Amino acid sequence: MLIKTKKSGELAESEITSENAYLSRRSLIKGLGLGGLLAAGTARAGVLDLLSSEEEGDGQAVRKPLQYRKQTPAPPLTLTPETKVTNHNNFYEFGTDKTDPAKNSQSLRVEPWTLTVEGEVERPGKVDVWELMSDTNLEERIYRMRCVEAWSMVIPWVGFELGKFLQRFAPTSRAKYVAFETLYDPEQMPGQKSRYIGGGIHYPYVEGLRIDEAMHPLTLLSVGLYGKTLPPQNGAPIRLVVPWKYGFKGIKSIVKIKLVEKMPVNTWHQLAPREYGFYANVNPAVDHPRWSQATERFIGPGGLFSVKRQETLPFNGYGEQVASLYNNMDLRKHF
Ligand SMILES: Nc1nc2c(c(=O)[nH]1)N[C@H]1C(S)=C(S)[C@@H](COP(=O)(O)O)O[C@H]1N2
Ligand SMILES: [Mo]
Repeated sequence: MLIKTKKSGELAESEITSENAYLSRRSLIKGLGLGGLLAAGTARAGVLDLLSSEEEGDGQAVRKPLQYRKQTPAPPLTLTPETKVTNHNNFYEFGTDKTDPAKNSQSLRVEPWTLTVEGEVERPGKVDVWELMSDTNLEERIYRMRCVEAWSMVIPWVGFELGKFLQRFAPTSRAKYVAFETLYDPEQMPGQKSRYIGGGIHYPYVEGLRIDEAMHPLTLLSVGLYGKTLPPQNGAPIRLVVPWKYGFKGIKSIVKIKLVEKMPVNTWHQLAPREYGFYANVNPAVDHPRWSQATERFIGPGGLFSVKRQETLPFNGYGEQVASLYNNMDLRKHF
């Protein structure tokens, strides 16, 4: 989708991938017509692609605008442009390349969507997620996102606190952990059909949190980003966001939440227990066995391949709010 060629000189390469430049280039192309823009072969493919896909409604899943409370003041963070947030993804159900989810997930049926809450609760139930979206006070949360692979983004999520949501189901005193599950539907998710496409993961993708982590006000169930409902590649219609943990804790397209007594398994830990833990708190002092976690490549505005190397912060910069959850724990052992 991104145009890489600097053709007519109006826009520099560095501007093209930023959200605004991308949109203004689209209107520019529309306004000028095709003529002057069809010089180089590479440009032609890009422009034609863009125009035809626009006429066909883009082939992209429809994202609805959400009503939500803006975050004020916004934290002093540089946002990752929307096009990068939605075109550089990990969602192995749709393939293991960063661009696979955007390519392969657009026909995921996200409406209707039922979320089941069960286990150690007094009032188990099923929730229609689209009703939930319109009945809940949604808010914007601009959070850092740090993938265990050492890249990072800043994403303006729209959602609500997981803790407040769980309270509605009245957790019992035996609820010590919360287990999450992604949709299992191999007909819709090619990665669940083939080990080759799905990276050898045992599906459905599962994750878990300790109950105090789940109840923490920073922990979000997200239903949107950049003011609209989530695109499929980011985990539509509802996904978890835990900003002080590595990105893999942020399980996508959730169909089940179960409150449990024992620590649940989580997919990446199950696949490679020496490399990925249950806690997965962002920690620059504990390296991954195959690479350092001291720094990260921030994917921000600027050219397609421009990334900024920056220091990784303990708890991804949220230590003040969450470090006390781990007061008496050895975080090298519980990585
Ligand atoms: N179901 C499911 N959830 C998932 C993944 C996945 O492969 N499947 N990948 C995780 C990883 S490794 C990361 S970094 C984040 C990426 O979220 P994003 O693509 O919205 O940035 O989603 C997480 N949630
Ligand atoms: Mo990740």
